[in-house]
Amino acid sequence: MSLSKQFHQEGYVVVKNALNPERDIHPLQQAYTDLLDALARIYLVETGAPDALDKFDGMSLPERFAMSLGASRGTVLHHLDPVLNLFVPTFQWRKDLPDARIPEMFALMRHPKVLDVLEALIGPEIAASPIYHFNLKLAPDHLKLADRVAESVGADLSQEGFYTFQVGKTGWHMDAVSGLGDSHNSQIVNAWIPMTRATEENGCLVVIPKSHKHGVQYRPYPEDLDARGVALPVDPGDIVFLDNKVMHSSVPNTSREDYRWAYNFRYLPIGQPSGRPFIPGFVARSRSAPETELHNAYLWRAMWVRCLDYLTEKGAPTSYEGVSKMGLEEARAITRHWNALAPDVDGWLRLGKD
Ligand SMILES: O=C(O)CCC(=O)C(=O)O
Repeated sequence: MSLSKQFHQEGYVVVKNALNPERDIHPLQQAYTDLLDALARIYLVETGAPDALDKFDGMSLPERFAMSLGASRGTVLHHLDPVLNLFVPTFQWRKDLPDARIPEMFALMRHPKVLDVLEALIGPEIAASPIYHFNLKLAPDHLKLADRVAESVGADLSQEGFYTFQVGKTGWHMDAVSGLGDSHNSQIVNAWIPMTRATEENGCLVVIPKSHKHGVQYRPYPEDLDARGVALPVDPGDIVFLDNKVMHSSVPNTSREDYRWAYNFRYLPIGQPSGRPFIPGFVARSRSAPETELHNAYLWRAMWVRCLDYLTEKGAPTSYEGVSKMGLEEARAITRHWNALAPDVDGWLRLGKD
């Protein structure tokens, strides 16, 4: 069966060995580890934890990440994933920290192998949606370490908006409900790209095949989804493509010290509503107008910096709950407003400057 047929029939498809781990995954893994360590060190210095700094270099990656979760009171996630965390009431854009949109991430988003599969699924005019996530699922002991460090600075990580989704177990959901209603009929595809092995022990994805055929469904979801889910263990180099309406979750990381790290990037045909018009996407591939493609990672970053500056000053146009509850006309008005404000890369760069 063709990839496209399987995707449309089942609501997902796993493409094995789509990428070369050494060439395509390792550079991002390395550069992002440097970023995570830099952020951890900054937060530890800021919270004045010299003992922790002494031990830091001898720690494993998940331990160092757990230290930064605790020391930052969870706000390192605001920095790493503003797509979700801009909705958190305590969201604060910290322009003084190293930016999380690094060129290696942009290179993976635009990787020709990723775009080739997408072209087979949604056609040759491909926009990279502004919605993307970073999920690094920690083992129970590492979550406890993060909690202990947070407690030492008087914080409670369980109060952080999207904490569980980002570092714990992903609950059942379909991606469509987190976009404004005018995006529900957009052909949005989630490319879920593991940096580490994802296993049934360390938190791989689970899907309900064919569930995308029932249209947009809101919580509460049926209680038997765990029993019906199909686990998708994958290796670095593999990619899971998910339909925007397919129900999915992850199993919990029950390992002793393993971690599961993945990015998911969303794509859709150019011109269709992304569901978050107030954050910047870009043209990833256009066979009809290749000159509109964005190839420059620094411009991608600059658009985000401008946008986060602007949203910090003006506030997001809706709350997270508002995204799913808002009527269609209001959603369309927000999309129209932002499409006029920032129609292209230059528009994003000018945001708030006119
Ligand atoms: O990696 C994960 O567990 C979360 C991915 C996911 O469910 C999503 O982004 O919608």
